[in-house]
Parts: sequence; C-alpha cells; structure tokens
Amino acid sequence: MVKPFQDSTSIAGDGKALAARMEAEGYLFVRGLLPRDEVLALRGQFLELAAKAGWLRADRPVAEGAADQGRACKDPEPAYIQHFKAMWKLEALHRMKHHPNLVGLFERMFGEPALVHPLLVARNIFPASNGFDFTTGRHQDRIHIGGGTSYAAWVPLGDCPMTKGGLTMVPGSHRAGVLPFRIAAGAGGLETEGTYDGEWVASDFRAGDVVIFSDTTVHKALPNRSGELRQSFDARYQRLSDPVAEVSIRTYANMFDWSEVYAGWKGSEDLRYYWIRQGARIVPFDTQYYERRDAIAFDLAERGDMLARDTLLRVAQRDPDAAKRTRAAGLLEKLDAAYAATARVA
Ligand SMILES: O=C(O)CCC(=O)C(=O)O
Repeated sequence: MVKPFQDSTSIAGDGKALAARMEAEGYLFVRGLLPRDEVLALRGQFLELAAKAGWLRADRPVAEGAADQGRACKDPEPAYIQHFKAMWKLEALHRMKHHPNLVGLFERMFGEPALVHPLLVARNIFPASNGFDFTTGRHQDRIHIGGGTSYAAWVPLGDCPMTKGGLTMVPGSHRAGVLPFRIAAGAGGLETEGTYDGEWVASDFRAGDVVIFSDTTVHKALPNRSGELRQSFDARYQRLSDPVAEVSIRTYANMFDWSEVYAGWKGSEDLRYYWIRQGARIVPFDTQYYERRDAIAFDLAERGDMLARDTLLRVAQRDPDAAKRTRAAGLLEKLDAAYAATARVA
C-alpha cells in the first residue's frame, strides 16, 4: 500500500513554505493548480489525435479514452512516433506548460524568474497487459536533463486515479544526489537501484492537480490497470540564472526544428524562441550517465540479453554520435534475429 502524497495546496501561495517543503520532501502535490476546464480542453485535443491514430476503441465514445489494446504501441517505436508528432506540436500543450499558475508557483518558490524548458514530454500510456507493459520504472530526471537543478511538473490530462497509472515518488530521496542505476526496459532505458519498499507515496489526481518534484527525487509510474489510455505531460522549470543543458532547448528527441512546431500555431508570438529573449545560459549536456548506461546496454546485448533492447532503440534513434547509433542498430538486428529464431523453435 502506498501512502498518500502530502498535500501542499494550502501553501501554494507562499514561496518560502514551498521552498522549505521541496527541500525537505523533494516534491509538492498541489490540487487544482491548473484550471480543470483548460486541462480537459487539452485532453480533448489529445483524444481526437489518439482516435485518428486508431489507438481508441471505435465502439466507445472518444471522450472515454478507451484504449484499443490491439493497437498498443510505445515511444520510440515508429508506430507510436508517427502519430505522436502531431500531439507534441499542439500549441495548447506548450501554452499549458507556460500557464501563469504553474510558472507563478515556481517563481514564488525560486524567489526569482523561472526558465520554462522548451523541451517537454507528452505521454500516451496504453494499459499494461500480459503482452505489453510500458510502465515508467523508478529513476531520477537529472540523468536525462543535466544543466542546473531543475524541477518537473507532472500533469495528467484528465482525472487519473492511481489505477490509471499516476506518478508515485519517494519522499526525501532527492537528498543523496544521483544514485546508482541499472539497465531496464521502458522509458529512459534505466532504473535506480534499490526498491524503496514501503516508502512510496501517491494519490488519485483530478484534472488540474499537479505534482512537482526535483531532478534527483526518485519517482516512477504506477501500472495502468484501467482500460483507458493514460495521457499526461511533464515539463521542466529552473531558475533563469542557472545553466540549462542544450538538450532541453531542443524539440522532443530533436524531431523537428522549432519553425516546424510553430508553423501551425495561431496565437501570439510570445512563446516562440522565448528562451533567447530571456537570455537563458545554455551549456553542453553532461553525457556521463548516458555513457555509463549505453556501455552496460552494449555489453548485455553482446551477450544476447533482450533487456538491452529499449536502451538500444533509443541510442539507435537519438544518439548524436553516428558510430554509437550504428553499433546500437547492429546489435538490435542481432537481438531480434536471435529472438525470432528462438520463437520459431518454441
Ligand atoms: O508519466 C510517466 O509515465 C513518467 C513521468 C516521469 O518519469 C517524469 O515526469 O519524469
């Protein structure tokens, strides 16, 4: 049984109290931080695109978000990315991450202007089943984000009871810095060592509730045991005066130029290339953790271990180093061929 989140709604207007609680617990759970109707309107846009992708059951109303499990797919598979691109470009998604209620909370907590990372993550998590499980494993964000200390806001698009795969975290786990990790299937391709049994906290979310956490707070998702697609986004915020890693000012997986993202936007120009006007201090991404992760994954794959597959997929598609991409693609082919041969024998 997970314990409930400590509720920080009553201190959301008090910057010093927010900073003290973040320092102590590593997370803040705030009910109704975003207007429910605005979150539901964004959910509507996501569901429309999910329906177009064929991810929803045709015999149920789109608004229910009932997943067609026969079409289950995940990031970064081509079947997923092909449809995901239109979601990621949605102007309303990017405007939501800049919502004054969110940015205002961070600025109160920081006591100075915030930089909203241009990069954000949007997720469509199909229900977990015997043949398919894409539950995000336990991890710390710093490994993937670099730069100065940053904080995530995790926002479910719609009501998200724990059974639909909400987020859960380990209070106080942020204090020990980056912890040892191992290779794992799923988002990010790695997981923090240690299981933290009995320490996890989580609550049911209503549309508009937000959980905010630091880049070293250990967190993971709960399995989606509903019949619905769990849709959410997570965005990052930091002090403007701190450095931001170059990877955080790119689009997701560097899939587009920003001009392609902006091409379909109809609103004012204020959110276009805003980080340049703000004078963000951009620094190279610290690759030390990825180098370690990838070396372990290559080694496992050389020994035929399928556990390396999700990590290799990421490297093959997204690593800036061409030699690493080629090596990952070659190992993927070998793994898949070996798997197909075993399946034939069985
Ligand atoms: O939404 C999820 O499944 C995982 C989210 C997460 O790990 C994050 O926001 O850092």
